[in-house]
Amino acid sequence: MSKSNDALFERAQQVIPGGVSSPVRAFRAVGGTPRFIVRGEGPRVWDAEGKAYLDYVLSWGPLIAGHAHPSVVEAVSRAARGGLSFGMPTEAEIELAELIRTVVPSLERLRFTSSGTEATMSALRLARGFTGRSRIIKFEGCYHGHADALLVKAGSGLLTFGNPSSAGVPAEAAQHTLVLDFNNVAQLEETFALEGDQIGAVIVEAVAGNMNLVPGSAAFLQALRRLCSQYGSVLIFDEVMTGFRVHPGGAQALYGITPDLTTFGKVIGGGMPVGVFGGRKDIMQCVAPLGPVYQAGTLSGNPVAMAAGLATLNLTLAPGFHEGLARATQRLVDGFNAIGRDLGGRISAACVGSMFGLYFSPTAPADFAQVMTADRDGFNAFFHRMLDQGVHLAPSAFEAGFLSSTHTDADIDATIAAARKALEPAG
Ligand code: HOZ
Repeated sequence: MSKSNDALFERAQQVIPGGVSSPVRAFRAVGGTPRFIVRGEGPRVWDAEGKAYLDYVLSWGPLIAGHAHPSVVEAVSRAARGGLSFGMPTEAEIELAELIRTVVPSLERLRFTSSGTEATMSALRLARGFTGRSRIIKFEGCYHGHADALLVKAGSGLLTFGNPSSAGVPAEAAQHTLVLDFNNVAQLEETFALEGDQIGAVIVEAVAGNMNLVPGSAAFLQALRRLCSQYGSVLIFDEVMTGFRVHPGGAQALYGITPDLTTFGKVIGGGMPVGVFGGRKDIMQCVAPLGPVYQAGTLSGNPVAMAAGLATLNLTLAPGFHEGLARATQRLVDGFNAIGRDLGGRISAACVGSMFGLYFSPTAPADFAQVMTADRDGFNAFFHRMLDQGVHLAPSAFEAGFLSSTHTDADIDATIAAARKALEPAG
């Protein structure tokens, strides 16, 4: 007998804070009951009540080949039969590292972690260890996981709940974090002119995906590279969302800007818990055991996760894979924009590769202030009308959406039709 989402949510709240293992999933921003998922296949997930949804969350990005792709499942099963974890090196780590470096050559050396949070936390420690400088720059609305120094004016769940800095972070832990405006070149230049020689690292989502989707402008990204080089600061691209998505070689390949360090997350593991930080060899050689910057993890390079990552990344290397995804995403965005035009600018949409933003504002935002003008109540009502029609978007007006290679044109057209129905006045 199927269980209801309501009953599961009630039971979950008796044992897990908010009933969820990560806050945005609790539907607090949009209201109502989260769907408890029992399985996924291709572009769809099914909830505990047996209802199917076209999924545009895709585990927050990594399922670029859709849910339970047969070759990924096969690779994972084979690896699992050989042992779940060793805490000792395996050849699969070398294979995946080599493959990543082939696709993203700026990762001259790289190390696996178990999550994107660990990757960004480690990259920052490394940048500080390498430069001997404590101060870092991040940008308002960008989210880099939940390490203390980065939970300042952050996006994603913090923005969703309107509390962009977390309690429990001692002032001392964040005192070296400078928060600047995303896409503001003049402010960046002024800051570097004043204290560039104290800045150890600048971390950025080149395409911000945690305040909805906001691409960095060419001028902004070029200024980041120029100033970091000029002042000897380490430029870190957080490609947890953009990696292998906005372009096969990530945002750095799309924009032609080479960061010093890069972080990747779950996409590297095809949805399994994995992260990576890597980059310039001279910087990476400061990591233990070669250098003095400590970083470790028993589950890092986990053999099952490596197998999933290898299988997934190999799928993305098929000719035309990214072009097909980008074309499909553009079809979805064009459909949303047509609705927006018909409804006097009620919504708009944009995409970069297979990441998209759906905005409850007449035009796509270019910075954090514009993001905040979104009609949140409008989004929340829309979210539920889409859910009722079997389309699962991220439960927040401030998260980007994702497509997989298994979303067909028919799926996309059905999504656009559902959106029109959800937005048009009943008549
Ligand atoms: N903060 C994540 C997306 N930006 C969501 C994590 C999750 O709930 O899985």
